[in-house]
Amino acid sequence: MRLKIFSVFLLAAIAISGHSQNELITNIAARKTFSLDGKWQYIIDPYETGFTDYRFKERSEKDAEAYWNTDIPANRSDRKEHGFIAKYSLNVPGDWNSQDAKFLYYEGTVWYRKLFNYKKSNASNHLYLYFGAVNYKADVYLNGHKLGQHKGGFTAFNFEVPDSILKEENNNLVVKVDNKRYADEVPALNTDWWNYGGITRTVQLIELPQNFIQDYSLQLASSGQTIKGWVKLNSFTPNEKITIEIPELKIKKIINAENAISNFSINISSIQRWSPEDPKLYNVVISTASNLIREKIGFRNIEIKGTQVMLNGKPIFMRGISIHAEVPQEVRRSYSKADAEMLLGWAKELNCNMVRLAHYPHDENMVRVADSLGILVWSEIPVYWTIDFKNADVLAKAKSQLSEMITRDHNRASIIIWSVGNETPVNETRNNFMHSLLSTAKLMDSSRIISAALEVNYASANAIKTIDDPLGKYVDMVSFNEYLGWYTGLPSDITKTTFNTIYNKPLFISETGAEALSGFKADSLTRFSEEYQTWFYKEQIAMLRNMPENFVGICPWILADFRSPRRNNPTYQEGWNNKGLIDQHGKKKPAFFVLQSYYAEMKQKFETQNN
Ligand code: GCB
Repeated sequence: MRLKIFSVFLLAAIAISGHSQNELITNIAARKTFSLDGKWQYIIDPYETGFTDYRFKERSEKDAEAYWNTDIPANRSDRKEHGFIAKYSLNVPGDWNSQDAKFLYYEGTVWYRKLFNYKKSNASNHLYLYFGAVNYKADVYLNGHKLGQHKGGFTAFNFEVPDSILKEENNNLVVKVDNKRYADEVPALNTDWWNYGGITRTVQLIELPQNFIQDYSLQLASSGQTIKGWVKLNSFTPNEKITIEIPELKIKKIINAENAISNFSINISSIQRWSPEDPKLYNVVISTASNLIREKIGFRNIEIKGTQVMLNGKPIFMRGISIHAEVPQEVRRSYSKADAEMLLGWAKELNCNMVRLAHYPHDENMVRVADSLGILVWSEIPVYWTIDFKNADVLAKAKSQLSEMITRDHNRASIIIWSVGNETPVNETRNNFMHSLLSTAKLMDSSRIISAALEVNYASANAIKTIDDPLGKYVDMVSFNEYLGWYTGLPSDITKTTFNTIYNKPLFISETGAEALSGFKADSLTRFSEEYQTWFYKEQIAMLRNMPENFVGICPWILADFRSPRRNNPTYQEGWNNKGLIDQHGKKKPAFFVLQSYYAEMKQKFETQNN
């Protein structure tokens, strides 16, 4: 794999064509921010009354009955049929479903309102309104003016706040959040997870100088002797000086801005490379005369050589686990650093060196904590099951989520795999759609592995089941989900087979798993018992020992039990998918320890082999 300069131009083009928001500002933790997190007042509006009139026509911006306009009557004979009050408040960040029983199954529109005061420290500064994520559609209004709309429930976006709209006091920020599912959105109607709605991640104001650093990239070239990168400024001033410093390596490189994007290359004599065993992060400082950004970056090489995945020049075996962005004990979406530490802490206890963040980009804390704990990451967009593959607008929506995912996280050493989807059905329309996403991902970032979770062709009568999905041609690593012993046959059938692919590429099992209701004890043939799940894992592990040479790892399904409206067994599920190795209360099931000991063995085997 060749290291290629990240194509910011392409990202910009996608962002502009897809949405009205401004290009994403990265590393917001290093910026001057003002938090809008906390209590927001809300109105539940299933009929979209705040948005449309009684003829169901969209209200005009000035319409006094529009919910983005003031809820305060001008005088006592003024009629107001909407109002925001403290009694109806929700926490942001946070999904609405977990905050009040009336929201549990709600899918529709909720209006959020936050009042705030803000005075810019310098009149010429830019001010942006940043959302970590809103599921699914956000229409954002400030003081009665629409700032823009964003679609996509798991990616960050920002709008510039014009001076003409901002006031020093009592700004009325209203966000219409709609989490209804549609056939032409991404994901579409059908998922195996809870459709948590709301402003699920942080909201911040970001104040930036007139000329600021928009984004940057630093990566270790495959030679290991050079750090290559680029810096993107929001506006280009010829010969503006940009300084890149890595104090611990005694690096201080000054370049002249060449364009909106300026490339650089720094020779290094030695560097401690980031790895799961030693997740070294270096302090990096990027500055111009008006802006300074601090960042922590790990430097590592990831590449595919033949049928092996090589990290820092050595083959790795990925001891993974799949994770949903959910805290099971509190039945809510995860969003905080503490949530990330808990989920990834469990993965560490399982002896994992890798996680699959399913099935959508998780919040930024997850990937930053993964960087600091030394956990390799598979990051994915929610192109899941049955998408409207023939629809060009849907492809554009998927691409904008892909671009937003890569833009936010392209400096994370932990992320080694970008996935463009999960279990999509093989046919020509879908093949073209997915191929287009893979090419886009490659064009944006050719330094990482590009993949997608594919399915097994069980049609052949052979003992070896093949992965022959035509997409195999375009991915760097062939990944597949298999549920032999759960959706097909019994655990006793597992060792009668192994899996391979017609492609001469690394082979990865992106899912396998079986359900167990925690505490339900029975004989191992009884579905949903802990014994069945344990037996399933034992047989899977026995089968893995016969996998071909190109088998590079596995991330079973799933770390913890999670909510799903598809799971309606009244005794063993009750709205939960119980394939977790950890239960709804955070308790480890017996199968956890089976996988934990297999991983300990694999860890030792690879450490011995690599030393
Ligand atoms: C799958 C899906 C995953 C489901 C899982 C299951 O193949 O990728 O989203 O939750 O199976 O439990 O059936």
